[in-house]
Amino acid sequence: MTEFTRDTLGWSPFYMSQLDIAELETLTPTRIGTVHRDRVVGFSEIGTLELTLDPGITTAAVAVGDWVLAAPDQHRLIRVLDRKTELSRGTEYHTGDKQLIAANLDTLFITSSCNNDFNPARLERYLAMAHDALITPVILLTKADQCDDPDAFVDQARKLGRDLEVLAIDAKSGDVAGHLAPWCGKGQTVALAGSSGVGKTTVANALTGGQALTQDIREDDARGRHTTTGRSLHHLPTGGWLIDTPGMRGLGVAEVAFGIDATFPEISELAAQCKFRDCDHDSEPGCAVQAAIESGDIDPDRLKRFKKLKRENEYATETIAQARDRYRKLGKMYRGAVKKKGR
Ligand SMILES: Nc1nc2c(ncn2[C@@H]2O[C@H](COP(=O)(O)OP(=O)(O)O)[C@@H](O)[C@H]2O)c(=O)[nH]1
Ligand SMILES: [Mg+2]
Repeated sequence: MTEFTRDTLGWSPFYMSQLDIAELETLTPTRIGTVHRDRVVGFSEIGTLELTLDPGITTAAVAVGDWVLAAPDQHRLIRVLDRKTELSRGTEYHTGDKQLIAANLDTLFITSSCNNDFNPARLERYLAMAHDALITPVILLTKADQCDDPDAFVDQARKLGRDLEVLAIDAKSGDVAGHLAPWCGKGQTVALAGSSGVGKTTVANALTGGQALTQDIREDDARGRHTTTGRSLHHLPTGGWLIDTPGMRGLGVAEVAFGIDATFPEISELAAQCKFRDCDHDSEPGCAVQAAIESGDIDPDRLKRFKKLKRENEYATETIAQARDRYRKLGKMYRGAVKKKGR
């Protein structure tokens, strides 16, 4: 079995600072590799640990990539440490619950191909999600080998952000691990996102050196509940960690206002200079954004997509807030009824 140290597992002062002396002496920091319905499996300095959960923790609250404290002799997960970053897939609009996908990612490879799959609006969605979570996005354009002019796609992708990393690769026979090495070094954690067929599995296999990865399987049972996720953490020969996230394709945006602004910095920064604080950047007087469109400093298509994404996010965020409010009130009513009965 491979021996890991905390460093090779991605441990850092951020996690260390969350432990008190007693915990430091008795508990074992463990990085979660897979999450099952009733237990989790993780990697630690003392080997692979299979852990059951303490009361009050459900497996829905643990994500692949999490750092937890384990009592190894009892095979128990005691506490989930605060996450550096977390990626969740939309939110259940009717309950306000978030579904965790992965924890403590450093980099998200947003994958698309140098062909008809290339879609700026979709890429911006993923960018908003990554930026909101403070995860570094890298745009990975596959199938460069099947394209006459991959640079044209690279140029288009670069326009979707400021200082955005964009790479065009041949995922099938190119040096994938070599190109992605800057993000896959010791203790660094990465994941791939993108539509079906763009080459995520091909890239993942190239990174892991052909280690068998999970198939795209259904993640929810018929009632939308969280069962075994099929997600897992793989150690890379370059020292990094890949979180395999089958099923992370379609996604709605919700509660990512910060991420949207970060995805469209040229627009969000100017918006602060508009005459009206609630400017829609349509035909309001004193609109700094429209002025920049006139002068050619802002791409009108980017503004259209910015507005559309913002609208979608606002609607979803509002719906979720209402759902949470409803559930809170229902919970209060229910607790009140139980109290009365108990009297
Ligand atoms: N020529 C070429 N084929 C690729 C490349 N990336 C992926 N493919 C092929 O595209 C198909 C879909 O790839 P896959 O990794 O399964 O995509 P996924 O659905 O995103 O996991 C497979 O037949 C791959 O061999 C690439 O960069 N170049
Ligand atoms: Mg796949």
